[in-house]
Amino acid sequence: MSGSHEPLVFSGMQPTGNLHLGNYLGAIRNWLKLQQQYRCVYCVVDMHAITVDHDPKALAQATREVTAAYIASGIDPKTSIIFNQSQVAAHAELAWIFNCVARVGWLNRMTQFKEKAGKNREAMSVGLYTYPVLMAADILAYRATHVPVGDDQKQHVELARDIAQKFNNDFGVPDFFPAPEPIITGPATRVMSLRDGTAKMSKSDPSDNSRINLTDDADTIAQKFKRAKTDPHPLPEAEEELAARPEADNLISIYAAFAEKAKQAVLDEFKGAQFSTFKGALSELVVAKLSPIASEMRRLLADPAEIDRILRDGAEKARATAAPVMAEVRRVVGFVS
Ligand code: AQP
Repeated sequence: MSGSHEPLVFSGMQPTGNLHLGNYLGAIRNWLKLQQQYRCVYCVVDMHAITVDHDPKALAQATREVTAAYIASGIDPKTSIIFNQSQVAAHAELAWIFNCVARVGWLNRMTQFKEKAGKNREAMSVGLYTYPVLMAADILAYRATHVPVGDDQKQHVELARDIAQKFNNDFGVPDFFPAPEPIITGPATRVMSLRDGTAKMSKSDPSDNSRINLTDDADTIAQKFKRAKTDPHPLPEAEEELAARPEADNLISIYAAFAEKAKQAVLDEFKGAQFSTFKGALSELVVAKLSPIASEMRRLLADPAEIDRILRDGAEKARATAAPVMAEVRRVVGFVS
């Protein structure tokens, strides 16, 4: 537990396109378990989404879709706070203050920026560069102590810890912000592309065949698994043998996550099987788990006004939670009010 701070869980997802199986297994599914135990704040991070080129209409639609995915997956807006980031000004305000706390050297080490910018670094938005600072503000505006994320976000949560610590030290307010801990659990914390076992499954991959979207129908899911890249060997007996077979490892991990079994238990069942047999069983399992979510998402999206009402209600609760923290932050920093 983080110092004297009351436990609070914060996490978010970008409305940048189709949510996929990686977002679900790496993040949303773990959020459900946490909402039974802790106060939870689950955000649709629309301000992060504009760090890359975007279409305003598509952003609004994607914001509603992500909200629908949260609720359809089992996040209860009566228990957890669900809202979109742009509606709570504390995120932008604290991000500015943290921009003045974080060091350029720290941001230069962020691997996600390097991956997203590639050779085009100079042409990227300043927002994409300072993305992890906004993420630190998202977390710390609520003094969140736990952040359930996929493996790719670990470095960003560590940066939030560094920013919290430096703020506390610089302003002589020990324990003002907690050191938030990443929660990265389950057998599928980094789901890989179905076309390349060494690349992360991602919303922004131009190939739709690289991912299973939460809204894909049964046929599409079966087709995508059928076409998924594999190697020519049958499934191995021991988990260690998966280390050199990234595509096999990925498919076994997805099965293990949905079946709630260890990877070795899945291999005990399928050792020696051809991929064609295993892929059939995998499709069936994934369809059984995802189709109720997809149909609930469709039901919710038929009433966008209700989704907007849930977001407004959540934003009001989020503002009320962040307000006392921000009042103290302004005083600590020396802003006259
Ligand atoms: N492939 C993945 N495996 C496990 N977890 C994943 N997450 C993302 N991809 C995987 C987790 O999902 C949460 C939300 O991610 P995000 O929307 O903030 O953006 P991202 O991490 O950049 O995800 P994408 O899908 O790759 O989006 P784009 O392509 O738009 O950048 C996070 O907890 C993340 O760890």
